[in-house]
Amino acid sequence: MKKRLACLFLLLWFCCNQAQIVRAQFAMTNVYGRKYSLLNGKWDVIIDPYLHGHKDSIYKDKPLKGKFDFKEYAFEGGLRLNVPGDWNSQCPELKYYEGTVWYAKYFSVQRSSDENIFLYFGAVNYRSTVYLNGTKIGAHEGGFTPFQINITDHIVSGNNFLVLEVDNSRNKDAIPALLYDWWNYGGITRDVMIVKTPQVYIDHYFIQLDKYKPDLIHVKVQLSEKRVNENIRIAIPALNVFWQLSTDSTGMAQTSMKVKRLQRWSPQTPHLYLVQLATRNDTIEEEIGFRNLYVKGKHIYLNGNPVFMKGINFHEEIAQRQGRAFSQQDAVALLSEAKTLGANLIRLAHYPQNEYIVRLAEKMGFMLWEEIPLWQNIDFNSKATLRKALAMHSEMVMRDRNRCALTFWGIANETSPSKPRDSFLREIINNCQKMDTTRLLTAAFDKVKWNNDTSTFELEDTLTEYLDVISINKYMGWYHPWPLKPSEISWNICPDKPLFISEFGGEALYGRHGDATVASSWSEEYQEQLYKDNLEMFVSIPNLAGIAPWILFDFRSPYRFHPLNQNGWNRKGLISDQGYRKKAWYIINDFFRKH
Ligand code: GCB
Repeated sequence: MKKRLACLFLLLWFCCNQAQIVRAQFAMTNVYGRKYSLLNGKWDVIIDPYLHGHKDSIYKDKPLKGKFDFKEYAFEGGLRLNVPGDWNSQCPELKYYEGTVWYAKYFSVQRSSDENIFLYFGAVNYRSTVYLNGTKIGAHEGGFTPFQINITDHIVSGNNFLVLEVDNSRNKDAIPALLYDWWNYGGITRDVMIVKTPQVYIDHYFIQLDKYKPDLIHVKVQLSEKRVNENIRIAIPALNVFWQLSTDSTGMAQTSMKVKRLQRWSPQTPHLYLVQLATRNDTIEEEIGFRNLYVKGKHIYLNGNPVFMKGINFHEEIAQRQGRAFSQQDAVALLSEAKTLGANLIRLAHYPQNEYIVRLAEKMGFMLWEEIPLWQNIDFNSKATLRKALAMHSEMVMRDRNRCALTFWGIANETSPSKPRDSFLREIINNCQKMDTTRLLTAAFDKVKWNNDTSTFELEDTLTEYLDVISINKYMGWYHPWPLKPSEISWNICPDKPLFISEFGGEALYGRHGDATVASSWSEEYQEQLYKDNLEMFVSIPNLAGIAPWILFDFRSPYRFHPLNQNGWNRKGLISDQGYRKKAWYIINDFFRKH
């Protein structure tokens, strides 16, 4: 009997605690278009490699009790870090740190009875648990996508004590998993905001041009509550468009409407329209572009014309600062280099990058490829990993599906065919198709085989039938020696679909000169020749739809050890860590100018 009572008590205690936990939610559409204030700036932090913070309940702002009480962990008087910002680049002790850091900040907020108040995080790498005024209010996993927590019922008047436990340790079932070729920057790496909305607000909307029709706009709006017959007004003043919709019993309204004299978005004319949405209590507006995008045969069509993808890859990193990019200025720095190179598409490697980059890229006329970090070594047998991948993928699509620049949803990078992989990635594809049919689906494959009898590169992968465009990462001249002269090599990979070379390249140290035929010279001449050879080979691929060199800038990676040539940097950049152009840059610039 006693045992039973104890069990019951435990169960009750567990349920009460669970009831207090508000799950982190998908972020609402267009958070930057809401009423918000930033919680950026200096935050107090505690580095906690032994995870002692829980024992001390450091998320509770507890005063000392009497003369014999004391604290061994405290925020006041300790280290302070900038938010947004990775911790590695802000303090030498944290350069290689992988583990837990606690962040704390006091804030106050005016509340009125008819408002919702949310805490919004642009990204926290990798796991985060959020405590407000001593109570755990939410948790999130995934380092590159946003989440929000409704804190309306948790805030107090006066000072609120916000604590985040952030953990960037690598795990087998995480995404990315244990090993990857970029720096594991930990911390609160993007904006933190307090966002206010009316009680019933416009939670999500999706407004895009039809895949094929140049004058048909599809609109879907979802309220935060299941309110039926609510009136939703949509206006695009420059097109003289004023629509009225009404919600169904799920609080959703949708329609497809014709428009006249629409100027479509393209890299040459990246035109955006101001779109306004309003309900009885809520209004929101944002600039949205419209374009048609589809695949026919082996070509990609943008606004009805075949388009050649002059792509470039980059990480969300400012090499000179040796840290994560997080601001508008950083976006300008990265994107203006891509523009000067002559690119019209950016593959945001290998994770969703911040909204400053995505929004500015659209304004500057870049098409975009976005993916979640399903990068090699993923545990495709794990149900938990699949759940995480689906959540991350949804968070990415929900954040960016109104960006017409978004051309590709990348499904995965360099995976090997197997039953578990196939069913895992099929779920991601299905999820994607449920949320958005206006993008092209692709995945970067690297298991390309050389057929000696036919002098041909081939690929066998059952996943290709579910994708619109087949992308290949191929490092000829770097990891793979040339089997024949570049001009003697043919490609026979999904000949009826567009083929995109999503990565190729090799390493060179800026300013190092040497033998153009010897990889280990790490010379600009070797990299330059490698680029010439690869381009010579690619142009004869019958279904070539574009290329994207790996990579625009040298980037930091603990995967790259050579003390003289690399020293913690992957040197495949066309531009060095100090911002200087290597010889190969000019080869690509020239190629892009001619295509
Ligand atoms: C790849 C990966 C990329 C690496 C690159 C390299 O195939 O997709 O993340 O950084 O190769 O430099 O080896």
